[in-house]
Amino acid sequence: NAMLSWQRTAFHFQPERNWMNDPNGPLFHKGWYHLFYQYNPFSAVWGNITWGHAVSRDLIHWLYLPEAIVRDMWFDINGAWSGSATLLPGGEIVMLYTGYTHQQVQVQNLAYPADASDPLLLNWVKYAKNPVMVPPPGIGPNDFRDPTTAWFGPDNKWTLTLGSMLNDSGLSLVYKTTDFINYELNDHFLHVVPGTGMWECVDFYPVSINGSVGLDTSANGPGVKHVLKASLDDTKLDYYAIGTYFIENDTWIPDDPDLDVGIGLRLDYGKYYASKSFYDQNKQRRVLWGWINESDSEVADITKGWASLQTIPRTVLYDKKTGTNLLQWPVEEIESLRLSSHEFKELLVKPGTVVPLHIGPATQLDIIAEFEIELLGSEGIVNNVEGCGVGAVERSAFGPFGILAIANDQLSELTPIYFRLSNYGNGTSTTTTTTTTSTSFCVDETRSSKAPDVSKQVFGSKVPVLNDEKLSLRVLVDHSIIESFAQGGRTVISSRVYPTEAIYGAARLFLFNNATDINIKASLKIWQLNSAFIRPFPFHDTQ
Ligand code: DQQ
Repeated sequence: NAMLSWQRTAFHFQPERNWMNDPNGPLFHKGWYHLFYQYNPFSAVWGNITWGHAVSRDLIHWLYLPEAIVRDMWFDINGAWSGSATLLPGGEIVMLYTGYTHQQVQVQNLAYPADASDPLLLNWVKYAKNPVMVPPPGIGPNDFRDPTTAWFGPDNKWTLTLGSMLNDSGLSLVYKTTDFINYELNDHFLHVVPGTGMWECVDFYPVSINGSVGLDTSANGPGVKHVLKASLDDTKLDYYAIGTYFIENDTWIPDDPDLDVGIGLRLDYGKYYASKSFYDQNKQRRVLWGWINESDSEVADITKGWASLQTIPRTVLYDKKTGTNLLQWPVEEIESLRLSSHEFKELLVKPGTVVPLHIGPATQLDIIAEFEIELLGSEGIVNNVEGCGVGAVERSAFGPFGILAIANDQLSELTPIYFRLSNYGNGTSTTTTTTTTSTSFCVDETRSSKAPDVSKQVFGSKVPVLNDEKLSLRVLVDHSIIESFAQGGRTVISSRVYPTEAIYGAARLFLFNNATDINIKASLKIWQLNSAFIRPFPFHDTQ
């Protein structure tokens, strides 16, 4: 067990032991952030699902509390599955969650705090006449789960949505209620996309087109667009789209049908699923959580005694510069962990070279980097590659270049985080026609671990880069996880890595440029990050 202890993270939320999956019911109440999560109290693999519970003052340091919702009634005996919180204007808190019944039917249940004046919300009461929603005619008993936070509309009703499927079309059902006990099903879906299969953990929320503030889930009106997110059961990927919510009949359409839910943009192009956002009334921001699963084997998880973690919570804003995507950024509180920093100005990285960054330990880092490109005097494009290619070893004219994280000295264990441009500038041919450049942002896990039975992928996607912008990167490194944000959070990639040699004091950080036709000038600021305290609530100290 101790053998694998270096994989444990220092500032990411993870349970003390055993299995965790989806974040559930996040909320802020009386000075505390609450995170609930799908939890197996008995083992490091999925099963026996109950709601784990932890609280934090700042979204970074966490105290574990006793489980909040356990499997003890016929309507949730096979699992207390995912759900969401709704805060009512009078200060009451309503929790809706999916129960998997004694007969293996997915139903929606109502729970509420036994004492809403308790800042820790320790005790939860289940409504005696649960379930409050059962699969409607035509919907399969196993295709009905994960209620969202409800929003209040001009009809004076609370509206919520939850994921389902008909044939192979993923869709979101809409329910209305005034008391959270009785619900009416709308005859329209919020949205449906053929071929996307079952939608899990739907998230639906407004974003302000001014791009600077988060909005309460009930906000609407001019200057507001709505984001619809679905977690696709078939592929275990989180897709979102930005669009318009028609409040008259509770339907939503994407701004761009080619970027619809399930076929367009993803919240994160790495290991990431079942995300959920909430409106943080404490700091007027929308905060997004996401579950990061393991990429090693179940045997390894059982050996190490725990599995999975949550992302650093991210603020979510509409990107008013592009108008086509969201911006995700680690909450500002992560900066409270920053210790000493190193700064590097315009380091030259020539084609085919690696530059070490002497920063001391490199397992807990917050890295901000900017890259300038200097075109070398070649004529025409040689050996061009679209997208991420097979990984960072595949060279092309304008990429890959970036950083090598969690690397050993011999560079035999490392994780490249890189950009690759399909083209650059207008001087690439003797006729000075302007060329269009598309930029890909990628993480190559293929050499990240020498351990057996680890799934190692090349993750990535395109990232919008506007004309006057430099390429920029933010990377959080935490022992066995790397969260990478390109261009202020337009494209995000989370990866699990399982170094065997690049651990503790042996882990290093490098710059690299594997492009053939450009020099890179890199400017970086790199902080060592402190560990967060994530430990049991000290009841014995206070009682
Ligand atoms: N996880 C929960 C379900 C949800 C799935 C069960 C998504 O409610 O659909 O643990 O990961």
